[in-house]
Amino acid sequence: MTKHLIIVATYNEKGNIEKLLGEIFAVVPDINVLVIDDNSPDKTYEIVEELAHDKYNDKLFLMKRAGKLGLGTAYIAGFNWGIERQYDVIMHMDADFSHNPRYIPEFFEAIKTNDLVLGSRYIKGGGVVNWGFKRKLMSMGGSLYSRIILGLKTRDLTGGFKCFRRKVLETIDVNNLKSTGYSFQVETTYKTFLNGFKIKEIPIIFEDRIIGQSKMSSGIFVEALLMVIKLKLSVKKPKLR
Ligand SMILES: Nc1nc2c(ncn2[C@@H]2O[C@H](COP(=O)(O)OP(=O)(O)OP(=O)(O)O)[C@@H](O)[C@H]2O)c(=O)[nH]1
Ligand SMILES: [Mg+2]
Repeated sequence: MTKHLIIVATYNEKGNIEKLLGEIFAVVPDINVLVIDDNSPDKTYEIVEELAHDKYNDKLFLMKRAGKLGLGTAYIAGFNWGIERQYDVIMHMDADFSHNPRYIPEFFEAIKTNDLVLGSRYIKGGGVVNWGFKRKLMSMGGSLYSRIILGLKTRDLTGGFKCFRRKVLETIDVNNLKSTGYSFQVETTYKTFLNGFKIKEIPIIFEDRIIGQSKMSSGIFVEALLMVIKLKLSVKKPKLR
């Protein structure tokens, strides 16, 4: 039987995490979830510890790290955790309901015949709800810019609702990624593409967070634009494959 893992990274998500886990296990009851919490000041991890003990025994796992180390490194830690335990399919999503759990079965269906499935806001049927003009422009512009520079066909390169076959993560050498910030998503998809894996986008409607603080800033965005050029110059296509 195919073993599925969903990684959810949290930092101050106490208002979202219990409901999110409830919705995930309601749509896909037979999977495992790993929550990676960076010692959230709001103690999100306490809620997860309790649920893992009382309600989702053997299905929910918590990795608690010492402090805020960033989303990219959280996913790398989660990928390694999933690879070690031989999950066949490993996906990640945000905890703030921007990524609606109702789409998860579609990811699991599509991953049967693909190597990476991406939730896409910028293909037919996809979209964004609750974003202002500036945020939309940054996200769409960032994807278009990355697509042109890197020569990818993928429309949504910055989204974090993604599902990998384990062999992709084993191949792209997740411990040696160059980006940790906003361009992390661009890099994992780019390396997947360079290794000749099959990528599929499925439409999602992305909803902006309602509970909790937004962390996006122009500084993060500019750093990401520069990083895409670095990726183009430094990440090389493997010779074999
Ligand atoms: N473990 C961990 N999780 C993080 C960290 N930063 C963000 N997250 C989580 O990563 C997911 C995405 O972060 P968000 O803050 O929603 O980022 P965003 O969607 O770009 O921005 P907003 O929703 O506008 O705040 C959420 O589940 C966060 O709780 C971090 O440093 N460590
Ligand atoms: Mg968010």
